This record gives sequence, structure tokens and C-alpha cells, in this order.
Amino acid sequence: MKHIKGIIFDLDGVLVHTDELHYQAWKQIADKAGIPFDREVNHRLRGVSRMESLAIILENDDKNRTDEEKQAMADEKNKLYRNLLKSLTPLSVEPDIRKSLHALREKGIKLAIGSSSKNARTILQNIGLSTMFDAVSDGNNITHSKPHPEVFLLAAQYMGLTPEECTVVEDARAGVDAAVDGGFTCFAMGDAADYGRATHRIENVKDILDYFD
Ligand code: B16
Ligand code: MG
Repeated sequence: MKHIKGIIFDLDGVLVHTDELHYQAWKQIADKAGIPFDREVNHRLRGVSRMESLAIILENDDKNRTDEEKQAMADEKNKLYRNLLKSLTPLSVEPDIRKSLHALREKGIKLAIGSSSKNARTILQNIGLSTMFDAVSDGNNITHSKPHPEVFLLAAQYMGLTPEECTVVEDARAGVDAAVDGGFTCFAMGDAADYGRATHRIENVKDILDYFD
């Protein structure tokens, strides 16, 4: 992978398990509104924006809700989620992940975040990774969320690199689609590991190092 000069990491589900916190917050909202919601539905929320996540949850709703009601549900979910984010500390990141990020930097590879979350910077702060990345592209600088490639195209641009010079690490099918459609190669793990569009499949972030010897 000599031509790769930058790696763009998805945040939720790749570097830290905020996916579980998203689930807990949405579960409270869905239970309160009497909408069936389980981990199966939650998988479909990976990588998609807050309002698109709500739209997926509302597919199982038998009520017609106004835009104001929907906004209130999304705002309340975010309040609950941000409260849960307070439980994150540097110990929430597996030691192997932190070591791998340092090792990649030592090899001269630039690192970026490509996340759909508007809370990405708060998360990075809480887990002690704010200074690890050369660029952060997140839910605040995009107009289209994954599977649109915008978040990764901007991350590459912020690093001064082309998509061909970067690779993406993702746990969501929507994220793999975003990467491949943007002209990037892609490492898929977790929920996306068996997705055919991924370039490489890995079990853990540290497996990426095998490709950069
Ligand atoms: P927020 P990622 C995504 O993060 C999550 O996977 C997705 O479930 C969430 O809806 C989205 O961020 C928006 O998050 O409500 O915090 O803006 O996987 O792209 O890092
Ligand atoms: Mg993710």
C-alpha cells in the first residue's frame, strides 16, 4: 500500500463503541413513544445522520408525526446521547487501537476522522484523541451523510490528498458505499465485514498495520 498517504477513520463503531450509546438513547425515545425498536433496526442507523436515523425508526410507527414532533424527538435523543457520552474516557479506546494510530503516524501516514456525527469532536475530546488526527470531517461540515461520499472527500481534501492516496476504515455498509463511490479503497470491519463492496476485510483496527509493513 505504498501509494496510501492518508487513512480516514470512521469514529462510531471503529475507534469507540458509541454505537451502544446511540442504541440506548434511541431505545428510550422509541419506548416512550411506543415504537418497536431493537438492535436489528439499530444496525441500520450506523453511519446515517440523526434525522435519517429517526426516519428509519419511524418506519415502525403507527402515528403520523409533525415535523416539530420529529425535531423534538431528535433533540431529546441527542440530549440523552450527550449525557451518555460523559461516561467516555481514554479507557473507552482499546489500547491496541491507540497503539496502532501512533504506529501509523510514525510511518508518516496522515490520519483523519470521517464521521457523520455532529458530536465527533466531543467524543474525540472525551476519549483523549483530539490531537491524534491531521483532519476532522464530521456531521458539522457536510450537507449529505453517508452513503454520500462527501464526508470522506472533505477529509481527504483537508489532508491535502486525493481519494486515490487515501483509504477508509468503516464498520457500516453506508460508510463502505460512501468510500467506494468516492474513489477510495476501504477496510471493512464489524457489521460491514461481510459486505462485498469492501476492498479489504479486517477483524480489528490493528490488522491495518499488516498492510503497511
Ligand atoms: P449524531 P459515524 C454516526 O457516526 C453514527 O454511526 C450514526 O448512528 C449516527 O446517527 C450519526 O453518526 C449521527 O450522529 O446524532 O451524534 O450527529 O459512524 O459516521 O462515526
Ligand atoms: Mg460507524
